[in-house]
Amino acid sequence: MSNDKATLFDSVRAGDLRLRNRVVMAPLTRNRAPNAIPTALMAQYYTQRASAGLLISEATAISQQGQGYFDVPGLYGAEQLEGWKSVTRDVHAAGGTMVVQLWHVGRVSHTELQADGAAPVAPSAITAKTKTVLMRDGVPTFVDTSAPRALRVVELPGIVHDFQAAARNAVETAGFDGVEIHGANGYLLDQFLKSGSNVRTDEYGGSIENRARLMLEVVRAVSDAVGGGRTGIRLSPVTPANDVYDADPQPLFEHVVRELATLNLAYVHVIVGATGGPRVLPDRPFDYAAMMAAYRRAGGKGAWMVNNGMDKALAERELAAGADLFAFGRPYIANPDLVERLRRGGPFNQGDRDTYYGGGAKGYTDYATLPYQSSSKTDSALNQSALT
Ligand code: 8OZ
Repeated sequence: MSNDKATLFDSVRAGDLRLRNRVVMAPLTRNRAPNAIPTALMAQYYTQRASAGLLISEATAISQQGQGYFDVPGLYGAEQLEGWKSVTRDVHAAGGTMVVQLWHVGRVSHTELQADGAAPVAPSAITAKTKTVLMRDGVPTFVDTSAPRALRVVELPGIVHDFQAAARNAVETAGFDGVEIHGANGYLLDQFLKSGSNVRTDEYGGSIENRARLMLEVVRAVSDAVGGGRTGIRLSPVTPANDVYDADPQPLFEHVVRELATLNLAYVHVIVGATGGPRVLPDRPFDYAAMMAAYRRAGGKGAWMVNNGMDKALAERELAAGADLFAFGRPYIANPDLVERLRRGGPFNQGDRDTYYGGGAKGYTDYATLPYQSSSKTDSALNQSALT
């Protein structure tokens, strides 16, 4: 697919979603939802960023079992859905488009967050060498994840059902324009995909087809509920995040995207390299162009979204190479009007790491926007909305 004449600031379609530009706010965990309920402050934060072509919510648990961190939001309780409804109402009033990221952490959890102090669940009983964050005496504190238990085959339809129910509630009740399935960063679906975390010997382990089975069942169930054109998925072929590893990721991910190509999704969202880190990992080589080509060759018509270390020059190179959407993570923490700043070529605020996770308005809704100044005759309406 050639995007020769396109710019980052043109409107574009992603399945059933009509986006006003190609700049996407990546999902960002901010830990400001006590009892998993979205707040008015969260509505303000997302609405400040509504000039993005697409807002992807922070990762949001589909069930209590899918919870792994303090104060992250959910989609499985009535009050959680009511909280999100206020967020989407305000984002829509500002002209934005927003999907929610559907999250099951699998083994990246702690007994304290599970019902009755149960063990977290995983494809196999292999503890992740990673930390989660719990609140201790009012202070966010890193703790080792708990030893997981292997899910039984008979439990897997329940997990597929939880994803599907969360997707339906997200669109029908909470007012989201669609959903993104979190298939990345070492959480449950990625744990199933990868050989380092999945040593099952049943039809959900072993071959590539078997390891991809749960993810594809989830994507089909979610698409059936809300429409493929409102469904996206995030993948991270080689990230070491949360201690995941696959011995041979290229054929694994080409299989996954060939299967996804048949489902008429809104988009496929790919994290290049290590999440939040280097885009090239010498010990984990991967050919992303071949992955995109496999998707297109198999008939995949969804938008191709790329993420990690994004800036304007990189997005323009990726656009020229055939990608459609560009997800900016950390830049969106500190630059609510990122679209306008990209348009003008800066300047950019720097984020304050100490307020990334947890807390209140400080480092969340208090980053400055640029003084209003129309940069062209045709886009003043968009600029205006970037600054409200
Ligand atoms: C940072 C902190 C906690 C969770 C991810 C959902 O990496 C996350 C996450 C990121 O996808």
